[in-house]
Formats: sequence, C-alpha cells, structure tokens
Amino acid sequence: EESISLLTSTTSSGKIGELEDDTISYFIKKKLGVWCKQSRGHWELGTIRSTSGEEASVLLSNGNVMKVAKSELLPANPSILEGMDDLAKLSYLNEPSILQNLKLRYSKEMIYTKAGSILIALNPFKDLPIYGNDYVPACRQKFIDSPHVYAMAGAAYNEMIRDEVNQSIIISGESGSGKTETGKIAIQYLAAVGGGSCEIENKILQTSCILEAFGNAKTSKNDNSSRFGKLIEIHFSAMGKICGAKVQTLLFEKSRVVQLGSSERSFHIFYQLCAGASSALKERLNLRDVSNYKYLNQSDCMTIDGIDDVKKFQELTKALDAVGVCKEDQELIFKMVAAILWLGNISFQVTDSQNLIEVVDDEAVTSAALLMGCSSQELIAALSNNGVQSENSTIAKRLKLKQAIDTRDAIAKFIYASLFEWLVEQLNKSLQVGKKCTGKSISILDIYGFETLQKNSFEQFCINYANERLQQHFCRHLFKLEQEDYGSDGIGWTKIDFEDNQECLILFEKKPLGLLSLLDEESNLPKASDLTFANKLKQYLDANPRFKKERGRAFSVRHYTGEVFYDTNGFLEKNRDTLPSDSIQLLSSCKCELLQFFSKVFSQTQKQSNSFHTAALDSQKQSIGTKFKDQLFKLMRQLESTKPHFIRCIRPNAKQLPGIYDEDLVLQQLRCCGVLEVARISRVGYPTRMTHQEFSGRYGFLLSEANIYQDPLSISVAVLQQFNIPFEMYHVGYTKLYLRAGQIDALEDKRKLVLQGILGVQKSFRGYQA
Ligand code: AOV
Ligand code: MG
Repeated sequence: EESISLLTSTTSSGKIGELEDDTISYFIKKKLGVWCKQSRGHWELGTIRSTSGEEASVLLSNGNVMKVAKSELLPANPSILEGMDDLAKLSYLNEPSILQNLKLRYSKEMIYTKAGSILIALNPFKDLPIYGNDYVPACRQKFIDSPHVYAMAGAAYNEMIRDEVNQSIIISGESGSGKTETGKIAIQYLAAVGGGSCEIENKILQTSCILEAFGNAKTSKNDNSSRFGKLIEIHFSAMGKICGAKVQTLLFEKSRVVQLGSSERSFHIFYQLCAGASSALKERLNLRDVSNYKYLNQSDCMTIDGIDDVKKFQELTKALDAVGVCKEDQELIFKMVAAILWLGNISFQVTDSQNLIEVVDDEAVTSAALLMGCSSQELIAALSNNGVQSENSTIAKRLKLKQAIDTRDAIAKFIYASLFEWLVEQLNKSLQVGKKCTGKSISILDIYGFETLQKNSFEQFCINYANERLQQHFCRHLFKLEQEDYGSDGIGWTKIDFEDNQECLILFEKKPLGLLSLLDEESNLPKASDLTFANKLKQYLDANPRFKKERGRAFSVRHYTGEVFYDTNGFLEKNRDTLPSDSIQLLSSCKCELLQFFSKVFSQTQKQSNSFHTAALDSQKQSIGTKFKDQLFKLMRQLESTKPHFIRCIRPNAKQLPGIYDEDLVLQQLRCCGVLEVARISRVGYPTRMTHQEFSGRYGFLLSEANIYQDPLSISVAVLQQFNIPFEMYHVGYTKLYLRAGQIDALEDKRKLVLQGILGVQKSFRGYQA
C-alpha cells in the first residue's frame, strides 16, 4: 500500500534533501532506496541509515557506508517500477533512475522504451527476434502498450487514416546509434500493413539496399554509416494502401571518393563490384582486386568483419532488377564506378623546376578513357592543361602538381555524385506516385548522425549543422509548441525548462556575420586561404557564446551535444566545389551517355544559379554550404506540415558490440536529447488534443438518444461523461479538448465496436433482402 502512495506522490524529480525532513525519516523507516553520487560521477543505490544536520549516512548496496550531503541524494523508484516500459510512469524522474531503468531493460533485450510520446531505441548490435510479419499484427492490435518501432509506425498510420493528416517519423541520434536500421524497420511495418497486390512495397524495401551500396561506407563510428541524409515519403491511397514513394536526399559526402581516414572505407559499391563482378564483367571493366586502386588503398581497411562483399553485390543486382534498372543501365553504372577507380590511379610527373606536370600515360589513363568513352589524349589534355580565357582566344596553360591532382579528383567526385543523384532519380521513377493516389503520406527522415571525430572537417561541420536544425524542430514540437498550446487554451501549467539551441543556429545562419556567410564571403576572395577564413571567424564571431577561438586554422563550436573542434583545412575548396570548365567539356564530349547527361545537368544548374549573379565566373555558383542550408530549410518546411513522431536512437557503447551498456555514453546522449524533460512533460501533459468540432464529429454519434445537444462543446462533454472518462484524465479548453495518454484509444475501441455492430446489422439486413 505504501509503495502505491509513493506512486501517486507529486514529487517528480525532487532531490530528497529539498523535501521536508519527514520524507527523509520516511525513507529511513521504510528502508527506501536512494541514489548516492560516487566520486567518478556514477550513482550507487543505497539506503539512508541516519542523518545529522545536512549530512546523511548511507549504506550502499555494495556494503560500504558513505557520508554525503543530503542535497546530493536522489530518490530511487520502488522495485515494482523496475524496468517500466514508459519512463513517464516512473515515480521519480531523475537521471540515475532513468539510466537504471534503461539498463535493466537492455539487459533483458528490451531495447525500446517510451518517454511519453517519443520512442527511445537502444542499439542491440545483434539480431533480435522481435521483427518480421509475425510481429506486425501483434503490434497492430495493442500498439499503445508496447514500445516498438512497429507500434510507432502503426500510430502514424492510424493517425494518418483517422485525421487525414500527413505524418512523419523523425529518427535522430549519434552516428552508429541505429537510425538507418530503425527507418528500415518502420518501412517494413508500413509495407506490411499498407501492402496491396502491387509490387510497389517490395520495390520500396529494395531501395535501401541500393542507396546503402552507393551512399554508405565504413567509418570509425559505424561499419555501415550513411554518408547522406534521406527522407522517404510513402504515399497511401484513401483506403490506406501504399501507392508510391519518393526519396529525397541531402548533402552527399562526395569527398569520400578521393579521400579516406584511417580504418575507413570508401562507399561499399567499390568493394562490392571488385569482389562480386562476374569474370566476364571484370574483363569488360578491366577490374582488378581492390588493393590495386589508390583511392581505396590509401586506407588500410579493405574488408569489414562479418560482411561478404560478394554476397552484397548479388543482393545489389537483384535489387536493381527489382526496381527496374535494366541490365544495360546496370552495366553503365558499373562502368562509371570502375572509371573512377582507374582515374584515381592516374599519376603525374613533375617535369621542370616550376612544378609543371605531365600525365603518365599508362594503363590507368587507357582504362579510364576507355570506360568514359573518350581518347587517352583528350583525358590527358584535360588533366594537364587549364584553358585560360584571353582577349579573343583560349590559351592552354599547363597545370602544377596540386592543380592537376585536384582536377583529377574533382572529375572523380563529380562523376560519383552525379551517379548517385541519377540513381535516386531512377528509384523515384520506379516508385512514382500514381495520379490515382489521393490519400496522405508518411515521411521517414534518416540523416547522418552527429559526429565528433578526432579531426573534424567541412563534412562534420555540415552534418552537425543539420543535426542542430533537427534538434530545433524536435524542441519546438515537444517543448515550445506543447507549452504554448496549454497557455493559450487556459490550462494551468508550470513551465518546464529546456535547453534551446537557437543561439547555435544563429551562429551558423546569421547574415552577414555567421559561419556560413563568412565562409561564402571568404570563398569568393581569390587570395583567401583556410587560415584567413579562420582569422575572419575569430575576428567577427568571438562574442558569440557558442563560438570558441582555437589556435591557428581551427575553431570550436559549442553544439547541443558538446564542444566540437573544427580544422578549417580544405573548408574553402570544399565549399566552392569548382569543376574546371575543361573537365566539363571533356565529359560532355565523352561517348558514355551517362557522362553526357551528367554534364548537361551540371551546365543547366550552373546557368540557373548564374542568372542570379552578375559575373558568370565559376566561383559565383551557389556554394555547397548555402545550397545545403537551402535544402535543409526546404526539408524543415516540409516536415512542419506533418504530424511528427520522434524516435531517439541511443548507442549503448562505442565498440559496436552487443551486451555492453556504457552508462556515461548513454547518459550523455539522453541529456542531449532532453529525454528527462520529455518524460516530465508527458506525465503532466495531455498528448491528445482535438478541437471540439473534431471530437464531437468523430464520437458524437456514440451518445445515447437521451443526450441530444447541438453545440460541439456540449456534445464533447456528454461523450466524456457517457463513457466515464475520469475527470483527471481530460481538460476542456476554450478551443480544444485535451486528453491524457491512453484515453483516445479506449474511445477508438468503443467507436470501432459500435461501427462493426452497425455494419453487421446492415450486412444481415442485406442478406435478409436477398
Ligand atoms: P546510424 O544510421 O544511426 O548511423 P545504423 O542504423 O547504421 O546507425 O546502425 C549501426 C549498426 O547497428 C547496424 O549496422 C546494425 O549492425 C546495428 N543495429 C542497429 N539497429 C539495430 C537493430 N534494431 N537490430 C539489430 N542491429 C541493429 V550514421 O548512418 O553512421 O549516423 O551516418
Ligand atoms: Mg545511417
């Protein structure tokens, strides 16, 4: 009985010391558990033995007795609450209690836990028997009770049908936390419940395999790290059947094609093709073993433990078949991949004291030229000269070593990035949403996770900026909008504080004195260098509390996840992303249709962006940073028009191994994503809200005839009363009705029963007529 009274106690996080002394006496008398902070920031469970003044003597579970300040103690939850499936159900919501709860569940392979409306997913790093068609219907029936990706996808699906509103499932978390896998699990569920007779859902499932082969790579954080962001929009008919899909991608990390960190790999496809191509295909592409290619062997890592590239290649070609990429196109794709590998092997010889070069005319040149469909001479010319415009003619100017290497790499990156974009287009054509598709959609967002590497460059800068934007969206929905709604609808409410990351976004986006603007400004100055850029940042941004000066070329940003140190080496070049006009000319003259197409698309976008500028210089085209910002804004606007469902993925250890729960690592991630605050809000909050019109429109017909009202408000109240919804479970606002978690589902069940009854009567009536 006493543990029950504790359950309903109003204290939520309260430190014991902040409560009255009789609470402490109560804890002593009943030997209730408390969390006691240890020297290294860990928490140990114990019981208070006695107190004197501000100090308490605590018997720890490991047998030691410790003296601590009362204010340092936190209440532990009674054991009946151990391993709760929703953190909001805990009596005490403090960090050690949450950490302990998740740990216990993780040890029992219960990787999903709710924190109010959001789903927390701990990466198990091993296959669990909780997916597959057997689990789909089970989740569908009682989706409210079981924390699972299926349940969340199910909720999105049901709400889409019920409210006729587009939905989104937004997955976030650090690199390697399980976002991409979680996204696939959500799609799997939607394909199962929304599957019709057509092939479309199989095609949707196959797209992941293709996108991962070309867009994922092994990094130091994750063996299958996404190097692009993606939003998959799944469209449904009015009957709830899948009728198409659209894939949108975001900032692709093309630098990986030419540059690798140690123990990292390039994109999977390079290794898959070299390992898995048939001998005939290998011959046609003049393919060698991966160890022969400089773009790949600059890293010591060629294989991934437990991954069979041969098998992956077979799966890839099957997937390409399934989405309708014909064999001829597949051959073209592989040709481009092989051409890039050979391009990387092209070497240069310095011929004079001025560092001018000549291209070494060897097998690499012949193979690359052959695959690209040009002559060796043409390729050599494009790699050794740069056309310089003079008054009325173009003079070919010989390149220096660094310029030549940059040109070669720029061509390789351009071909690969264009290939990726083209593939996404092919997928979209194959998944095209038909005209008959009049229903709504569910979008699944899976971007690259926050990254803090030993060396953080322009790529991490963009990735982390994207994560800041996403965090803002999350905060707005869970904290700001929620609380504003209560305020304006006359609900009494104590505000819950949360960390706002607005300041950090200002640091990135402010014009003209923000990181992105200053980067663009510097990128447009011909004499600028990474060092002058770094100095400019220090000059203008020092006052921003989110910015931190560092020595030399570096600077730091205080992100919502912590401080990240960036080295500006290569920032300007990567932001400019220039492709020499000679290279574009070369590609457009190649016989390969894909290359012709890529160069045409390039010239068109170039023209479009140039029309906004006066000078038609290469450097005047839109920078990568600005383009990315625009893409992100568009994405956010798109998400704003949907009802969001959030999944927070957590990486329980950095080793990518099952069974290890690193408390510090988990806690740091929980803090970043505001799990504690979310759980608090949802415990006191009302997750369901409908206008009186909506509510009375949907449930009014359930009223017995004695209850006939005209206005929506009275109908709503009558429904609540007729179904004995307890008073503390709802709040009637001026405009909306607010319901606590679980209430709307009980009503939905009743509605369904009644409807089935009515349909049953109609059926038998028809049967009688016949
Ligand atoms: P990410 O998408 O969050 O990282 P992934 O989804 O690629 O992370 O997950 C990393 C690895 O964890 C996967 O390759 C699986 O081995 C394992 N994993 C994740 N979720 C599950 C699950 N539910 N069941 C079994 N194994 C799982 V990044 O893309 O790096 O930010 O840019
Ligand atoms: Mg991923």
